[in-house]
Amino acid sequence: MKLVVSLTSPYARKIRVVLAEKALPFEQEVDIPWVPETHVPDYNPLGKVPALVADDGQVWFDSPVIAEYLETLGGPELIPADRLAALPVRQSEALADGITDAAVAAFLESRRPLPKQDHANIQRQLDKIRRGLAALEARLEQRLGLGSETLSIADIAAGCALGYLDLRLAEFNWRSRHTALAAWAEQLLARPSFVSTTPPPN
Ligand SMILES: N[C@@H](CCC(=O)N[C@@H](CS)C(=O)NCC(=O)O)C(=O)O
Repeated sequence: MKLVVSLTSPYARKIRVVLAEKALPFEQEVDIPWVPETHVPDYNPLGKVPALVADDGQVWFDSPVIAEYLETLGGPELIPADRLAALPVRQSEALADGITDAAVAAFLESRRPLPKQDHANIQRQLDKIRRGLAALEARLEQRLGLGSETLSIADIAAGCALGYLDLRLAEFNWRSRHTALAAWAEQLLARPSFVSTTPPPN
């Protein structure tokens, strides 16, 4: 099994954490999707990481789909097998992934030359993050798909979203406004699966 990643991608980190938690062996191929010589489109027509090449040659992309596939390979259950029970977990995962989407969009906009930056768009994305974090914290307090004794895909997606905010939008200082989320994340991000996938500071 081969996973195509960039080391700073929060979505790729999500799958690397899943593989570590399930102790599934895999080969990691680092390929930056932004450079002209990238081979990522050979795996995913959308040109995005992560992409997973399974042992049977089938290629899977989009982190929720890859996570669903990995669930079929065993290890600790991260997504409830029962469809109805899985829904709150999937909803919290989608919320966390959506926070990541907004953080990526805000970061990319902020990297454009200053005169070309769309400040209204940055604010729009930051508003999504603000509302998303408030909803995530509420769901954590209600144990709605995340924060229970056993790790779920939503916990992992949330950890990757929060880790990405630390990496790219540190000045946003989410911890100061979400102390319950911050206390929970401290333990989550200390898990070996998260420590071993900490993005390089670039
Ligand atoms: N929904 C996708 C998002 C993947 C994604 O956007 N990956 C980024 C890296 S953080 C990427 O490869 N971007 C390259 C591009 O948009 O061209 C998932 O969950 O896997």
